[in-house]
Amino acid sequence: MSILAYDLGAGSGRAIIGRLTDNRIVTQEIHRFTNQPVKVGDRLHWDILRLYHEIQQGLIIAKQEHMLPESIGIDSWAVDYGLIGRHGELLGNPYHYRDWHTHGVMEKVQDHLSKRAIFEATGIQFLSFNTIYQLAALRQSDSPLLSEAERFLMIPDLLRYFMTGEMINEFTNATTTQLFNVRQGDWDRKLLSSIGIPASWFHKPVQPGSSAGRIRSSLMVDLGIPAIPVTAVAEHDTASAVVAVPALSGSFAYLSCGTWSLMGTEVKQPIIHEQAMKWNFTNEGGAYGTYRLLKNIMGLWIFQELKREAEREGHHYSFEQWIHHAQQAPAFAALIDPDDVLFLHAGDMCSRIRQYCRQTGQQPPDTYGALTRCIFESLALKYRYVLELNEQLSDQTFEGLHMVGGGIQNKLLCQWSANAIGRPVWAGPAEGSAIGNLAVQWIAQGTFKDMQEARTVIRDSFPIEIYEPEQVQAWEEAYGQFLRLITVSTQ
Ligand code: ADP
Ligand code: LRH
Repeated sequence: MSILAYDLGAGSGRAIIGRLTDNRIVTQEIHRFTNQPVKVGDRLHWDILRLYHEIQQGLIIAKQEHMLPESIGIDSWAVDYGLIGRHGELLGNPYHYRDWHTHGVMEKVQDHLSKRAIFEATGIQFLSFNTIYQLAALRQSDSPLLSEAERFLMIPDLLRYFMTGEMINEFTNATTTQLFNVRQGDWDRKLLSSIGIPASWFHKPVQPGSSAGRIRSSLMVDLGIPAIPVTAVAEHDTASAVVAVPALSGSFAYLSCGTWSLMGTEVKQPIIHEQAMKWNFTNEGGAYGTYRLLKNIMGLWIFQELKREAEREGHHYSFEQWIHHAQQAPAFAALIDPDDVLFLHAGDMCSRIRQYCRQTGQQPPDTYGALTRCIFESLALKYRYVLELNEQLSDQTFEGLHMVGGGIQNKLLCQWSANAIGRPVWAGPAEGSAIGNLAVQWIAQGTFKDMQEARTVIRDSFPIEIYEPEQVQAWEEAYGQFLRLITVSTQ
């Protein structure tokens, strides 16, 4: 019997069929599609109906290939949402978290709500695009949506609603809003009322593994398919990715490496104190009573944007060519702090990297190879920085780093990450989020006893590539250079 995972990242989405054969997971990607946001005027939106169309395409292909699943789950990126009106239609087009409508809003909210109060209630890091600030921006602009909306659904909730007709909020993704009270286990009414948003839009989130309805009858008729059950998995893609980390011990560090680099560890209780807040760590809700103590690192987004810009100029290179050019460029010629706010929004990464270098007294890189090398080296060094902060906060020492996600296909980045942290990197699986999504469905069905058993089977099913640290001295010196730089750039 097969099951189906839809995993939607900020860059692309895929439909992956999973089967179990001799206690090994066998996956088959039946559909892959780009996730291209659309800019209208100054506003950046997700193309949500196109994404739903691609979800339907996945089902059509599954039917044609005689692989109709017995269960379906959807996970996606966090923080974004849609509002539903009284007739059950989606109101407006969901904003992309990189849209500018939240510019300056976090600071305004903090004028009447202290950072400490927000962090103590939610345990969530301060990112300018968190849902709390997106909703506060709607209120500040007196959006007409506010008087029409009756329900709030996050992106996977929304796509699942399109499929089933049932509106259900899911826990892992709900925590990323910075509106979920981690101590009370429900939406924080005080935070909602302080930004002027009605609590009635929000229903108590269900835990990953909960059943969440069946394919609605209109879709059954349109596609000629049965009423397949749908499961609310760990619907935040990072939560799903961490389910799939093939770690056998309880204490491990992971890096979910895709558009973002999410680096952290799994904890049983959120770590909410002054130091965690000062270092802007987060405690996102995970599957089966776990939390992710982690930090967002800007990730391969900067490279994706550089590549997009080059393509717009007519320079089309394969990933292999980009990586080769980076390898040929001189080492440690220029470094950036990838998390500088300069790199958050879409656009001209080439000139922003050069601007950053000029502002920090470095010679700006002038070829695509040098720019790419600068991005990859800086990411690897930032991984070390965050790994060490995480060790201090969680009072653990990690022997190595598990890397999952599409970014592990970049072997150079994996090797440089091992060099930077001075410990081994264990890379795999690349489709971490989709596999974690499948695993939660199998646990819900009783096929796996728990997450530990799922991780053991994942470890036995997918190869892990090991990268041992090399050129440790040179990377140690570069780390000194990097530390001086991030001190300068945060001044
Ligand atoms: P997300 O789901 O967040 O959109 P993915 O996990 O799909 O991201 O990872 C996308 C990233 O993986 C891209 O930014 C790219 O840098 C990297 N990547 C994808 N394919 C390859 C490849 N063949 N070789 C090297 N890197 C790759
Ligand atoms: C990664 C991710 C991450 C969030 C970001 C918005 O896809 O879900 O965990 O912080 O998108």
